[in-house]
Amino acid sequence: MTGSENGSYYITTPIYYVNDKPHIGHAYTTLACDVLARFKRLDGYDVKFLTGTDEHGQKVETSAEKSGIDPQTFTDQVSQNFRDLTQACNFSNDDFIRTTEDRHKKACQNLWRVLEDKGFIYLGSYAGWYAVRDEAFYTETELTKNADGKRIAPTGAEVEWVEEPSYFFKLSAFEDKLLALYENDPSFVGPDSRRNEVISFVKGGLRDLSVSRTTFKWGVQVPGNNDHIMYVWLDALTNYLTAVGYPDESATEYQSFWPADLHMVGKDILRFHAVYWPAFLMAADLPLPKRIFAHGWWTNEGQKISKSIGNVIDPNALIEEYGLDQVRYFMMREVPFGKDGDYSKQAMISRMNGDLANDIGNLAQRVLSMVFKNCEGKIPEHGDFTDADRELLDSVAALHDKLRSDFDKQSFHRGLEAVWNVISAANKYVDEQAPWTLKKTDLARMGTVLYVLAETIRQIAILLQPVMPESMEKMLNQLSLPADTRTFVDLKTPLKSGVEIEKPQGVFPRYVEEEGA
Ligand code: ME8
Repeated sequence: MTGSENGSYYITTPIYYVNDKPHIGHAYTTLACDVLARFKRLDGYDVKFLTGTDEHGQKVETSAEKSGIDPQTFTDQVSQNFRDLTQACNFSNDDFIRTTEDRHKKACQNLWRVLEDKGFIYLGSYAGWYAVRDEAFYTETELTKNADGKRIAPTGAEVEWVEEPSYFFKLSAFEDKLLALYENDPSFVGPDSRRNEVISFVKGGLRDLSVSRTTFKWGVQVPGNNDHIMYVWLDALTNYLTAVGYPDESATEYQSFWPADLHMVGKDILRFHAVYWPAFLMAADLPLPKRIFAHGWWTNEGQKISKSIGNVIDPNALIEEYGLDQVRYFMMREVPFGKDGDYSKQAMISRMNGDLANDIGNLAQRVLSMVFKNCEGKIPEHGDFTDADRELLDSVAALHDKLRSDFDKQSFHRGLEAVWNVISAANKYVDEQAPWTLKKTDLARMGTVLYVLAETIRQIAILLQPVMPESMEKMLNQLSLPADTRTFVDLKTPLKSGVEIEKPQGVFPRYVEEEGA
């Protein structure tokens, strides 16, 4: 199989600022993309999954200065932490882009020239508020004052007054075009609640956007004017084009993957992706991405996550404590994707011990142990199926379409909930069919029941690979399912009777609190 019979699929994460260490929020966004990328590959798509780091701008320059090292050395170090995170979380990204790479500078400068040639960039001067933390401009009316009387942006970031010569992008020319885009293609921005926010923002009126800075140096130079560097968001957004070979629009990757199928972002940066980015692309006459989805934010035990409170969650620490696939499952299942959600130790343990150890872990362990002990370690033969057998087999067979439609809407929690409904049904079926009793009364029927269960486990394990790749690999190995028969096309090819299975071993251990912890 070539893996491309369903066409191509290009998915991107935001590129992360290198001013800080990676935290759970970064891991969350990239995980959601990883799950989709893996799902699409198994569903026969040729996938490009991109992540990387955003290395220019005032915020990064200041962080480098504070660390007492030059920005390039600083960005090399911090970017590596993000690359390490992709390893630690078993992310399957096909590329890792850094905005300090030459391929990217070339793409940015080219896009700038195109925008300028088409008359959408002009030189003026900017006087207004700027929040370095957000790398964003704000109008006076958007600001409030904090307890110290300092002006702050709606995000809570402090702002400073900036006055300097600046190039502007004619964003105001795109108000109607953007509104038409949201109207004509309701799936362009998700979830719907966020789409409405974007529409009201644009309806509120768009002012031309300052797209260059002169008061610091760490950025991509504006072509033809060395005094200016490009606004970090114009630079950063362009990464999605750089990675497919832009400005070479005849490049194979560009041809196969642009426009992107999905830009996944956190709710904090939706405006940049759903307003500025399509406007830049329309101005340059380039095709628009198909969808932008904004997920919510995590809190920690009910509290906003912040460095000053000191409650930042390190994904590596979570993985060490609970296990990688447990953390991956928790993040995708616990919170309706798109909504804000809370991390708590209790919720983590409850998913780990309930959904994983008790439900799927126990199902696989007891079924495979019975096959191993009572069927000479081989997948049993089956007789005619009863209504109860068919009901279980039909419910597992319906999951592929259900997951596909939920995952296409980024409703990971719903898809997983549906899988767990089938897992519960399978556990109930074990209790009702009681194969341990059949062992004494009707060996042939026992074989059929265990066959139905093993087949159910096979399909569930194939479908859950995108979320828990390592654990599902172990489960499928225990069924002795050949490694090249684990894609979604293979769902329809039932288990072969007579195949020897491995000695079953628990895949999902229970979390046991240490004494005195
Ligand atoms: O904004 N919960 O980079 P960034 C969930 N460089 N997700 C969170 C989170 C939380 N508490 N905190 C952060 C930038 N995130 C720009 C992007 S793209 C062209 C440029 C996630 O390092 C979320 O995805 O500030 C958010 O959008 C991203 O981290 C911001 O990362």
